[in-house]
Amino acid sequence: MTVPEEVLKLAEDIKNMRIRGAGEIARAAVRGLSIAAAKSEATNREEFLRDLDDAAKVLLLTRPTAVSLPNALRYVMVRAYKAYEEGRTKDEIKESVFKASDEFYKNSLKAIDLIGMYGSRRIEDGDIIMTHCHSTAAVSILVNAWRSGKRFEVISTETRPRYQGRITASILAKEGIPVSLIVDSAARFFMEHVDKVVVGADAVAANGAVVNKIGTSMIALAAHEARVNFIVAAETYKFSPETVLGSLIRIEERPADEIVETQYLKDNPGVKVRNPAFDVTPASYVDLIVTEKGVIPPEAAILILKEEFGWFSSVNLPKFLKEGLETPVEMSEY
Ligand code: RI2
Repeated sequence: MTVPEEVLKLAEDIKNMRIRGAGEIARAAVRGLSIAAAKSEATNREEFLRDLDDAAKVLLLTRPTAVSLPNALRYVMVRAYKAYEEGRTKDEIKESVFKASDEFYKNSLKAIDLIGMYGSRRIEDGDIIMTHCHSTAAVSILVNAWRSGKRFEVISTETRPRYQGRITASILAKEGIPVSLIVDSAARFFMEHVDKVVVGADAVAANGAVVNKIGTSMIALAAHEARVNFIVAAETYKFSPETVLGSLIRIEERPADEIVETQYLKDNPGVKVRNPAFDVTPASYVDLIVTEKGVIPPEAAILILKEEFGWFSSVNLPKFLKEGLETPVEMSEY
């Protein structure tokens, strides 16, 4: 297997969350494929595709939940395979990889702006908005609304165990938005004062269920109880085509030392630590999903999938995807 050093480093950064956030992971993945294409020493078309496949597989296996990752890889690889099937030369296939990566990258940034624009229309003066974790798409809605002159407050959960909520709070504070940081377990305590919840997504299933940072479904439950609007910001490449055929989205379980110090584990061999990184919020607790194509009710997720991945069943899945999807990864039992 000939995967360039830079791609391996990128994969490592995604795995240990130096690069994180579903959108950022997707952008890193397409960058990885461009690097693999540029560095490939293949002498023929088949070897070149094999190099790409190897790089894609390494990237795919870094984090199992964010569907943005396989979708981004698929966006580029399907185009490379198509160029191959059309009989293009190795250099032409390489060009198609550069072009597709660049296209995905630019479109993904444009999507964040559009989500910000559409989503900001849902924010009203005087709102108290709760958010969880750090989502670039959700932050885009809040910043857009603020810049358009709306005045509101945000409550940001700290988001154990990795504290991404601190990132959100500091971005919002720098923008001048009044923001309070709370512990995750205070979400229900504050919910009675909240007007809207705005969160991001790592994946959206065909039935409209939303997979996002662990704790999201508890916040959704509290919002449901208090009759508070629950809004999800998700680019269409976070919708999962596999779920149309009944596959479940894998929930990543991360190492115990993200929660407790290793010394604690040594001192308490009888304590088992569980650390699922995501949970699933059923569609019935979601009011709206803001995508770059417009605002939809969760029940319309299937329509987005049909529009975005209509070609999915007609294209032979690249080898890396078939293997990647079959490779067992550490998963939560839930
Ligand atoms: P954007 C993050 O996952 C959070 O769960 C966040 O809501 C989601 O990705 C989407 O983020 P992690 O990588 O793509 O922190 O909107 O585990 O930035």
